[in-house]
Amino acid sequence: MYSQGLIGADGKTAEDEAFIARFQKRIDAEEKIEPNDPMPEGYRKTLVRQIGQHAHSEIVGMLPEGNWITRAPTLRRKAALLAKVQDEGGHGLYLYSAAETLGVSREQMTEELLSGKAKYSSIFNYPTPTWADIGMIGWLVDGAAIMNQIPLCRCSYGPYSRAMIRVCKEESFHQRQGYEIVMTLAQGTPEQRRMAQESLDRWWWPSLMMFGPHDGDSVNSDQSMKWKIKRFTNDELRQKFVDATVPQAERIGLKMPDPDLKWNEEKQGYDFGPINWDEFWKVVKGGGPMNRERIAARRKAWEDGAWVREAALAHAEKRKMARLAAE
Ligand code: FAQ
Repeated sequence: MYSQGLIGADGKTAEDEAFIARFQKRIDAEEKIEPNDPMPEGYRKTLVRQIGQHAHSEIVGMLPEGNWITRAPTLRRKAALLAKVQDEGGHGLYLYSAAETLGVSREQMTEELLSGKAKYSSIFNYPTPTWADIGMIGWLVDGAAIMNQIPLCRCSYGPYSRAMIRVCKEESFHQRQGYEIVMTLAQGTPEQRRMAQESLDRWWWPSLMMFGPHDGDSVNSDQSMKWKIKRFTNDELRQKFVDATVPQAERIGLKMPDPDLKWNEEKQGYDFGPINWDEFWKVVKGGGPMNRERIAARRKAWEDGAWVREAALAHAEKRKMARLAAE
């Protein structure tokens, strides 16, 4: 893990006005902040919170799709899904590493996830009962993730922004494989079309919730925008996603489950119906359909993997000793 000279967090340096102004000047000049640079404690904490939540989302996000690896309908689909789920694991690792540069350990982050203190994306608390759900996750969930993450490639914190560049390249491949699954079903038998539409009906609204609460309820947005961690607000990104996705549904003959959805010539975007924020907060607070299962699966994986972590540490220690003895 990197160590870094934190202003404020080191307990020695005051975060006085001059320091805050100097930091903001760097941000405004689009300079990247790197792990050893002085930074306000609030900036560090915001990044640890967001990157940690993002990492947990990637790892928990492997579970709904992992559920279908053994049941994918063809060898081609199985190979693609296996590779996709593996990519999500890789994204989690880049992100945990990026968070570690801010002085937090992977153990700490995992404990916070398992204790319920750290959040992960609401979307992964929904079940995947049909194969169409795997297409929907790629098309909608990866589609929403890309919309949110492309601006994060320009995030002010260097390690996070660089991790995002690679993640976005892979996510865009995921989005296309998902859309291709849905397109195939939409052009298939009446049962397959029904399966695709039924799945879209279930995933559309939770996908819109992925962008977070309305701007008026987004407690972190203002400061995160000022620090150029976020480049767009939750509502701005949600609108972009709706505008990009509705024509994709139309092209394959599926209908969005929203009677209020209509093109608004004046704003050159779609108006859409109200989001069920009660459902969103219920899921975020642990009351979604799959919250318990997801955390139980992560806890089991963490406990079952303890011996691997111990063995890796013992091996590293042994190599270090051998190196020291040879010197
Ligand atoms: N779920 O003040 P804001 C993926 C919380 S990766 C749960 O607006 P902020 C890849 C939020 O943490 C998907 N909680 O917060 C994949 C805050 O609580 P806190 C994950 C949510 O941070 C695809 C409170 O509500 N992506 O899908 C959610 O400024 C397929 C107030 O909200 C990222 O994490 C939610 N949906 O904006 C994997 C991207 N929304 O922490 C497998 C990075 C909000 O104060 C398969 N993160 N909350 O206690 C972000 O861009 C931001 O953190 C937002 C939220 C936009 C998610």
